[in-house]
Amino acid sequence: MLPFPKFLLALFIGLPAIGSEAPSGIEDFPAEVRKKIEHDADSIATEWIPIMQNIASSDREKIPLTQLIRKLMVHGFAKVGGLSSRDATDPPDRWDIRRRENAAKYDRKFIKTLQLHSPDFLTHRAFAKTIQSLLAVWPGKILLLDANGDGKIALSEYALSSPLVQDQEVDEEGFSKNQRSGFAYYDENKNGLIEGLEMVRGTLYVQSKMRQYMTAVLISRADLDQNSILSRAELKRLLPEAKDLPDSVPFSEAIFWIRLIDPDDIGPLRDALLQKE
Ligand SMILES: [Ca+2]
Ligand SMILES: [Ca+2]
Ligand SMILES: [Ca+2]
Repeated sequence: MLPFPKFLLALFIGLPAIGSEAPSGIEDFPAEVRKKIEHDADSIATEWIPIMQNIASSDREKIPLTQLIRKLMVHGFAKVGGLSSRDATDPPDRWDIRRRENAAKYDRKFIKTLQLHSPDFLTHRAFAKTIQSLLAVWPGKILLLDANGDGKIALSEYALSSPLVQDQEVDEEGFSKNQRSGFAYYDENKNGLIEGLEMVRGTLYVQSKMRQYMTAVLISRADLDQNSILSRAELKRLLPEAKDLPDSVPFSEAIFWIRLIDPDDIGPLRDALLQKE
């Protein structure tokens, strides 16, 4: 087992807890959007239950937040550099580094949000509130663009999120291609307004993030010979269909490999790990 980076844990747990009834940010959303986020957060929180039971020690029923953090951090959670095995064979470019930094930032955001809603022990409610907050981020940004306050976003309002630069090419109505394509992503029914559940589009990444974390918590179950390395043969058993599997993945970098797995495969992979004894 690698030395546990205590300074990072201190960073996570050293902040004062604000209490279990902290708002999740969806309170002022339109009812339909709020209900959808509550529902999605509740289902993801339910997926966490068997994972948490897995890390609970038999003599205690309540799982402290620190136990989850420990379980994640040994696998590269919240870490950016120093990945010896990956970087030696394939040196990271600045985009790799940027992606790692963003992922590490999100890891810290997840733990801080979880801590806000669960200062000591982890519960279903703590997860649900945390995931609500994370799901609220993009709809919140979209709703901020509602300049006339009618609860809907027109293209002219949406365009404020990506202002034109000098000499940028625009169409006859004065909008850029970027503005049009960004808007079209959200306006699924093409009625010229982002409204209702269209605002919740773009939150799927929260679900894949959560499943990546759940997989990381369980990943030691795939290490059949218990040498703290996932060999190619062990990886192959996990993802028999996958091409381009690395030669081996050390436990300390498992989360970096997990992030590369296709989002469609991550749920089944987690379930397969959960079924292993
Ligand atoms: Ca509006
Ligand atoms: Ca629409
Ligand atoms: Ca192994």
